[in-house]
Formats: sequence, C-alpha cells, structure tokens
Amino acid sequence: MSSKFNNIPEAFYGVINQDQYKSEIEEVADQVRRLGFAILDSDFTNKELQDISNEFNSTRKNYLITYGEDRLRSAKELHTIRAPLTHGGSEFIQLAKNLNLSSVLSTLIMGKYILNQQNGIINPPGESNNPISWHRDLPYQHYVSSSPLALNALFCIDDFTLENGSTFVLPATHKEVNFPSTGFINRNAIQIEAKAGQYILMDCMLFHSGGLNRTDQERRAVNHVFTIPYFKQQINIPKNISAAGLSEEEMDLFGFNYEEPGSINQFLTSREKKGDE
Ligand SMILES: O=C(O)CCC(=O)C(=O)O
Repeated sequence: MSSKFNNIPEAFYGVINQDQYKSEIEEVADQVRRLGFAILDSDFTNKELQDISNEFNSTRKNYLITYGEDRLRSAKELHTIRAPLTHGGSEFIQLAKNLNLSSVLSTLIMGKYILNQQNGIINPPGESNNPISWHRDLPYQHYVSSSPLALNALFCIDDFTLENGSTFVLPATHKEVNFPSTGFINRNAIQIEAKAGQYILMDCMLFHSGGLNRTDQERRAVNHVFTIPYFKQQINIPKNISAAGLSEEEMDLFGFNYEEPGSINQFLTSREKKGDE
C-alpha cells in the first residue's frame, strides 16, 4: 500500500498486541474511536439511492410550503429540513435504521442508543447563505468521554467532493476538551471525500465544518445524531410519528421507551411495567 508521499511501512517491532478486526464494521468503529471519523458504506442499491434523492427533494418542497420561505430564512433555517422522518417518506426511516450503521453504532455505544435528531441539509453553491464554521454536534459542550455518548452519521445524497465543500474534520479532537489553536487547525484539518450512498461517521465531540461549495450544484445530505438515551431529542420524535407497526427495537431507536414520565404516577407505572428487570 502506498500513500501520496511514499510506501507505507508494513514491518514493525516492539509490538506486543496488534488490533485484529473480524469485520469491516469493527474496523470502521475503531477508526471512529481513534480518529473521531470514518466512512461507512450503506449498501443501499442504486434504485434505493435514487428513491432517497427524489424523496429528499419532494419532502423539501412540502417543507417550504408548510413553513414558508420567509419564515425559514429569518430563522436561518432555509437550508435545513428538520426531522424529515416525521413528515417525509419511509426512506428517511430506512436511513436511520440502516443495518451497517446500526452495527457500527452498537459496537461504539455501550448499551442502548436513540436517534436524537435527523436533519436534511443543503449546502448551496457559493458562500453567502451558508455559515461555514467549526463546531461539535453537541455544541457548547466542553468535555470528553472514555467512550462515545453521541455519534453523527452524515448520509451523503450527492458525492461529497473537495470542490463542492465536503466536510472538514480536525482528527482526534473528540479526545481533548478545548478547541485547538489556529496553528493546529491549519496543520491538521482534513477534508473528507465520500461517495453518494456513504455515511460520514463522526464522534459528536469531533470538531468539523462544512466547506465552501465552489460548484454550481447543491450538496445534499441527511444528518443523524444518535445518543445514549439520557439526552433529550432535538424534536420529540415519539410525539410526531405513529408507533403502529414499529418493532420493539424501532421503538427504542426512536425514543418511545425513553420519554421522561410526566408525573410520579407515570414514573411508578413505568417501574411496575419493568418488574424484576
Ligand atoms: O455540510 C457538511 O459537510 C457538514 C455538516 C455539519 O457540520 C453538521 O451537520 O453538523
């Protein structure tokens, strides 16, 4: 194997233990652990990818009609579709429960996790409408944890390229509390390239940013944040989708089993239901 500089050394010495992976899922999970980001194939078929792309566009059209362009613009929300799985087609549910994605999530997050938020995002050509800035996806949070509490899965509807402003990351910044210096950023920022149909996975504490789209086409994606169930959802999903037909795992994923009890009575009822667990 070679890098753009030279051949990558294969031999090593003084090593007692080396990681071995039984699957690509484990390898992807380990890269997220070590560096804070990785690319994951969704394995959706071309037909499924086309359906997702079409559904994104029609959901966006309806969203603009429902909430109005002026209102969205004044809320700085014109390029975001909030919680599309609650008002768009079933494609958005499929994106959140993709099998490869669930395998990585359950490798990385100890115990249960829920979908905290899903957002359609549009990175338009040119700079003017789109704030480009480093952030964490648990913004304003300054701590690190020994294993991930929250993971971001950014599904690429279009190819993410250097030209269309694909995501920049600051490797391993999920391991340090502070935002790094300008010198660190300039030396270590990496711009990820990914294909339509892939997820860019990130530990939510990794600093990242969208880039400037220098093409004349939009770059579209669907962002997901998955968290341990202790975090509240950005928009309450159980109150906005029907539970009918959902499996127990899907009820868990969408947060039905983790809503806070509205009263002591409800709390006690939930404890009674758990029985001896
Ligand atoms: O547009 C991008 O590539 C990054 C999106 C982003 O930063 C986010 O969804 O939190």
